[in-house]
Amino acid sequence: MPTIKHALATFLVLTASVAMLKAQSAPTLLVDIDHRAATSLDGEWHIIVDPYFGGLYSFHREIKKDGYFQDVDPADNKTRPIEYDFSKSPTLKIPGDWNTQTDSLYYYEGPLWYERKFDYTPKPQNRVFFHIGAANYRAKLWVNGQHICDHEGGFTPFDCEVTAALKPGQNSAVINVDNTRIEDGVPTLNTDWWNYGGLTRDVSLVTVPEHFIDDYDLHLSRADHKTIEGYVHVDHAAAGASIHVSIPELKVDTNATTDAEGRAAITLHLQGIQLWAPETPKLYKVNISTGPDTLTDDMGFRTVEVQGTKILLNGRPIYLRGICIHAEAPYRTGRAYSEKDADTLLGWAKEMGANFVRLAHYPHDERMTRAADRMGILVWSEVPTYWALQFDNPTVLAKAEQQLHEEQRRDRDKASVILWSVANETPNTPARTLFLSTLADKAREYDPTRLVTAALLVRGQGNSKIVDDPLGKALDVIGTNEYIGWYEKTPEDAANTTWNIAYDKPLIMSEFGGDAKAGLHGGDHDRWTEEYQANIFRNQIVMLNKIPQLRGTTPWLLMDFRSPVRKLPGIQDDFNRKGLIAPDGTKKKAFFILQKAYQDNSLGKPE
Ligand code: GCB
Repeated sequence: MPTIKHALATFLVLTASVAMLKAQSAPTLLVDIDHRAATSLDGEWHIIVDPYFGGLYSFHREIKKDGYFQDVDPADNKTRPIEYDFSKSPTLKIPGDWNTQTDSLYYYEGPLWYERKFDYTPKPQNRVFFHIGAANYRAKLWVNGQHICDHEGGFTPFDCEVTAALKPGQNSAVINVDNTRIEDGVPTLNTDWWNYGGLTRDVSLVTVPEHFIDDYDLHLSRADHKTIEGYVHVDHAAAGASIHVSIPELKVDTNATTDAEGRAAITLHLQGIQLWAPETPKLYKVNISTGPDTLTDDMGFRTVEVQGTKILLNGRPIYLRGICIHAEAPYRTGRAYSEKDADTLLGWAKEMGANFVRLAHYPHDERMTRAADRMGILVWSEVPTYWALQFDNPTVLAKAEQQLHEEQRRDRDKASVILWSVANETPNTPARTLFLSTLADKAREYDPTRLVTAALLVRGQGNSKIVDDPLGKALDVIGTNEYIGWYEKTPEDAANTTWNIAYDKPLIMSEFGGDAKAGLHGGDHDRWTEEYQANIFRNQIVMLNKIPQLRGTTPWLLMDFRSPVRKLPGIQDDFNRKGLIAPDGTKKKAFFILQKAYQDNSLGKPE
């Protein structure tokens, strides 16, 4: 028989859970955030490492009603002990992963609390959002003791409205970030990259008018290359709200009105336009306004489509001379987050002769896609639907869809992004195919102007490889990964391998390569040496040039990256060494082989 005390305790727990649930209403997602007025909250935050999650759960693992690590009235100290003090706790820098900021957190996976105070001056008729660029993997936000929102997914931004929670003067924010790997997560338990925890990207307060532009899509029409079409959406707009869009340099503008859903269709007829392309990465200032809300974006306009086995950029066939990149910071390692990181990584790709990058295996910092827009580098963008997710679990599908949606919303204004990748090396099962075909449909539904791809596994023994994964049906462009000369056979075997591709679609060889420790030298058959890696690349190029429908290559990969599964002492030391560049910037021999092939067009032809 439950006692009254027990019933009361249950009631309190339930009430607390309901309060938690209330706070969980989906965070919104502001677009063009880097052009909005924002107060940066980057810098030093106090932290508490909380491996048992004592700040959230009581001794019977019930959610604490009022005991989260947050501001409590010091008077409370008289009735119960308060066993934490943020002001006396150490600090960590935001943005930044925690693993590379302090030795004791090198392998840490679990919950960690961040806290800081900030000043705020209210502005009437405005709404304020707490913007988090990325929190790996789950996050909970409190402002002035009020639980505001939760978010899951470590590589996409989210914004939570804090207008009512803020007060004039000093405020406090507490964020719990938990990078515990979970089986029903996206990604799941096993990956070949470091599970960097923390607030790995910018954090800020963003102020917008009461009704603000919360989404838009403006793209060049594939039909005539002379019309920009799309829509603008205004949050909570009444039907008939007026929208103005202009591109002063092109001397075009238009007025439109929102429909009952807050959306206004936009059409701009152009007299002439410099199309965005790798050789001419022209960006135009685009102004969008409604009432007091004005946004300016820097946008390029181009088209991308598939014609048979060709990829057409602005109607012309293109070969994608690419390279894979992890969001690993050059020189210091850890999660990349800065303008300088983006410029270095993409600068190296350019130096290699690339016009294309595969940003593996999750959405990178927005600075990467902005820099790609400026530098004229085409982008394959990916969600972490990596390896063996729980493909038969609808909750996991919902999580993958959410991450894809957040990625698309953030980067739909970037001309550089041409491909949405829905997966990497997933097992061929009916549940997987259904899951990823659904994701591919979602990608097209939200953005029909780009192409959908995935990196597939390859079949075949001996010198014959077969690409017939049924997921290929759902894709516009087929990606395939292979490691001939590294995980199988010898580098020379590649040159004698033939390919049988079941789809009459463009193919991108989305991974190939092998490990080399920079500075380690030997013969062409001595593993881990630069010579061995170079030998792989030489032979791969011979093989690749014999695949008629090959339209792009993104070898694995630009720079070495940390991975806890890479254990060989003296060689790997927790790094995957398949980079063509070491983290200290040293270029390995294979870099120059690929550079030559890209610069003199001896790898790949557009048609
Ligand atoms: C792959 C994966 C990539 C790994 C790479 C490797 O096929 O897609 O994430 O890091 O192989 O080095 O084994």
